Order: sequence, then structure tokens, then C-alpha cells
Amino acid sequence: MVDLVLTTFDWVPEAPRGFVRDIRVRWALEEARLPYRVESTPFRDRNAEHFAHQPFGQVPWLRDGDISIFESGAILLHLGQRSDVLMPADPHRRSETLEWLFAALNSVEMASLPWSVSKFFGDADDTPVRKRVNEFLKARLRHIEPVLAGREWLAGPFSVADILMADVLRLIDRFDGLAEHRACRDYVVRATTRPCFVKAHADQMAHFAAAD
Ligand SMILES: N[C@@H](CCC(=O)N[C@@H](CS)C(=O)NCC(=O)O)C(=O)O
Repeated sequence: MVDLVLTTFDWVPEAPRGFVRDIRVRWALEEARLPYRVESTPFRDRNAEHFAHQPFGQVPWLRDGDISIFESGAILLHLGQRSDVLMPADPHRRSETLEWLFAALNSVEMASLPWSVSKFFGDADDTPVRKRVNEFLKARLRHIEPVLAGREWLAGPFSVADILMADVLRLIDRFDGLAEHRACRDYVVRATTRPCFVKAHADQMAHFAAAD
């Protein structure tokens, strides 16, 4: 009996494939070797049941027995409590994992998302707002660069913090935003060549391709 059920869209357009956030959950589940199955919810017609699990009508969400949990960060924290492969048992390491998990989402992703969105929609690079957005992201990358140059993973062993940070950074890399940040790029390569990421990515691509 598989208790863990991950829900993602039944289909998405080509552009976000490989980057839909269910990949974070797939990756964590693979690393922890937790058995799970994947269910789909319609991308086009978001129904009441969808909003009951994810109040913004987004994905992913995870069901673990009678618990239903949304927000990729919260889901990874939840899984981290089930597996010390994802969250080290040592209290100091655990605390570092938590701080880096939040840093990935609340310090780096909050700067990278506006940047990625404007890149995606091809905004001009020289508007005053766009310059601010560029500077905001650059400041984050400037400070994360020496951190990643000095260690293999963020909190000692590989953890959920790395899943989130690497996933956030690889979207920046997709739009060539890490060109001047060698340590960030190397970290993304280190993380995304892990067999569990490779499987999670291939599974997501196959999931959406099956709906074409
Ligand atoms: N903060 C949420 C963001 C979820 C999110 O942005 N999901 C995207 C897919 S990666 C989505 O559902 N987009 C469709 C939409 O926003 O309508 C999380 O990390 O789970």
C-alpha cells in the first residue's frame, strides 16, 4: 500500500516542462527511497477539489495518509521529518538545513522569480524596474557564490535545502543568469547529475509528454 501520493498537472505547455515544482517532491522522494505514486489534476479546468488541496490552484501537493500538504517547501520539510537522508538528525545540521531551506525560497527565489518572469516574457533589459530586478538578484548571487565555493552541500550532507536551492538556481541558469557565478553553476551541475534528480526529471518529462 503506497501512502504517498503526489499530485501535479495532467499537462503543461512545453516551456515549463522539467521545471514544474513537482520535480522538487519527486526528487526528494527518490533520494529518500520512499514509495509514491503520481496523480494528475487538470491544468485547464481547475476544479473545487484542486482548490481544496491547493488554495491558489497551483501544484504540487502531497497526500501522506490522511494528511494533504501544499507548498513545495512545506512538503519537503514534511518529508524531511520522515527521512534523515533528507534532513540530518544532528540538531546543528538540522537547524542549518532549515535556515538554508528558507534562504532558498525566501531570499534567493524571491529575487529570482521576478527576474525569470521578465526574462521569460522578453522584457527590455534597460527599464528602471528591470535594472532594479537585475541588481536585486545579482546581490543574492554575489553572496551565495562564496558559500557554494566553500562547501559541497549547504548543511553538511546533501539535504532538502540542496533540492530547493539547486532547483531555484537551475531556473536562473536556464536563462543564463549564472554566467558570472562559477560556484553556483558547479553546484547546479553537482546536484542535477545526482541519479535521483535525473530520474525525477525524466519522470516529469514523460508524465507531461504522455498527455500530448
Ligand atoms: N509556492 C508554491 C508555488 C507553486 C507554483 O508556482 N506552481 C506552479 C507550477 S511550478 C503552478 O501551479 N503554476 C500554475 C499557476 O500558477 O496557475 C510552491 O512552491 O509549491
